Formats: sequence, structure tokens, C-alpha cells
Amino acid sequence: MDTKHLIISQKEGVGRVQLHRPRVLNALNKELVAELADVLDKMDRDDEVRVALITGGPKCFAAGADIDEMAESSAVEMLLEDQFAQWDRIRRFSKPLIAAVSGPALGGGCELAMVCDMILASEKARFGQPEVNLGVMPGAGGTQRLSRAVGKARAMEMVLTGRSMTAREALNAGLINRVVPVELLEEEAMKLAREVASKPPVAVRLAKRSVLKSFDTTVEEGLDYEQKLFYFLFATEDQREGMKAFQEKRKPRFRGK
Ligand code: CO8
Repeated sequence: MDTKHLIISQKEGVGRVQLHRPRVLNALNKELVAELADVLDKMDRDDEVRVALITGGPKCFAAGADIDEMAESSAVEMLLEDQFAQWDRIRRFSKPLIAAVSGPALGGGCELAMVCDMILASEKARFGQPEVNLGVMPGAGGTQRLSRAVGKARAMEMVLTGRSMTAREALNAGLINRVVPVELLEEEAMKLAREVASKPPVAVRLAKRSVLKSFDTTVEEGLDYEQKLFYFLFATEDQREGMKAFQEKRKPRFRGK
């Protein structure tokens, strides 16, 4: 697929997407976000891709939405353009999505990382929602996902002051999974992605859906949902294979069926 602002590659079940607008610190303009939604749609339908990895490279994840593109917009233009429709497509990616973050992940950049299921960060990563400094507020999920990830107190401080967190602070706050040296970020992210890619794809997909469900439902309904998905997995060949391989003391061969 031809993309102007993304570098795409694929190996060992992992679809890798690198945001690539280095001159403006990977600012997320409309074209880039639409390309990202298209690429993820395609990867979602591709059986060869079991996990997707989003990175911005070693210097910058993304410094937010493209301010130059938004600066002169009116409320009605923003409403009619409905850029969030693209973000919704990204959010609906059904396979595991991992972010490898180095350098700034600010505004929409932080929100993009938070759409991902797991975040690995380099020691140089910074996470923040500085929109308040621009006279606006987070718009692509920042107030919702950040507060669920780090709690009200920390989220309020970040959103109301625009202050960012270092990778270590983000780790301690529960926003991210791990901090690694910059030079190891790509390797560690690929290692994690490959590990998840080796698991039974249907179980992984439904497990992701069930964990996400827990953020927008009651425990009672969530448990009910989880049980139904659990039962469903007994209709898969991978369930037979996984349990048989355990009994036969061998490695399972999962086929995604
Ligand atoms: N948009 C456009 N251009 C940008 C952006 C951006 N978000 N961030 C950086 N750039 C450009 C700079 O203008 C600069 O360009 P030039 O060389 O032509 O002057 C170049 O990138 C390099 O940037 P700096 O010189 O500023 O680099 P520094 O290392 O000094 O600073 C920072 C790095 C701290 C990341 C700084 O660039 C910065 O503060 N950037 C803006 C961060 C920000 O406010 N982000 C929030 C944007 S609003 C948002 O994300 C809302 C999301 C809502 C969802 C969107 C759906 C519509």
C-alpha cells in the first residue's frame, strides 16, 4: 500500500507502522491519520498479520495533531470534517496493537499511544496532554483514557497544566508497560509483538475485546460478556490443539481457526 507519511513493513506475524513526518516531529495531520486508519484496516483483514506495532522511530513518537492544519479551523468546519471518524477506525482495530514510544508523545501523540493495548517506551519518551496551552483540550480520548490509566489526580494535573511525564513517571503511574534504553526499544517491542503473535489469534482477539469491555461496563455485565467469549473459544480448533499439546507435552501449533 502506497503511503506518504508512514513506513510499513511486515515480518513474523507483526505489521510495523512507522509514523514518518520527521520535519514536524510526526505531527498527525489529517492525511497521516487517514493513512494509518487505512493501513490498520488492511492489517486487520490480513491473516498474516497477528499484531500491529506503531512507532515513530527513536527521536519522536508524535508531537500531537498538526497545529498548522488546525489553527484556522472553525467549530463548524471541525464538526463537518469529523476527523474523529478516522480515530474511531483506529480504535476498532481488533488485533493487539503495541506502541513503541521514544521522544515526545504529546496531545494526539499521547492519545494515539493510549489507543494501543500496550506501550513500550524508551528512556527518552515523554507523555503529555499540552492542549490547554493552545486554548483547547484533549479531543481524541485524552481525558477519558488518561484518567482511567493513571487516575484522576495525575490526569487532572497533566490535562490542566499541560505538564508532561517522563517515561519513568509514566511507568510508575501505570500508563505504560516498560521502559528500555533507546537502542533496545525496537528490539524489545518486536520481541513482545512476536510473543503475542505466536498465541492463538482468535483467543487473543477476544481476550483484547473482553479487557477493553471492562472499561465501559459494570463488573456484572463484563463477567457475563467474558463467559460468553470463553465458551465461544471452545468452538475453535486452537482450543483443541492448545489443550492437546499440553497433554502431549509438546508445543502447540495454532492456526487461527
Ligand atoms: N503541529 C505542527 N507542527 C509541529 C508540531 C505540531 N503538533 N509539533 C512540532 N511541530 C514542528 C515545529 O513547528 C517545528 O517546525 P519548524 O522547524 O518549521 O519551526 C518542528 O516541528 C520542530 O519542533 P520544535 O522546533 O518545536 O522542536 P523542539 O524540540 O524545540 O520542541 C516539542 C519539541 C516540545 C514537542 C514542541 O515541538 C511542541 O511543543 N510541539 C507541540 C506539542 C503540542 O502542543 N501538541 C498538541 C497539539 S494539539 C492536539 O494534539 C489535539 C489532538 C486532538 C485530536 C485531533 C483530531 C482533530
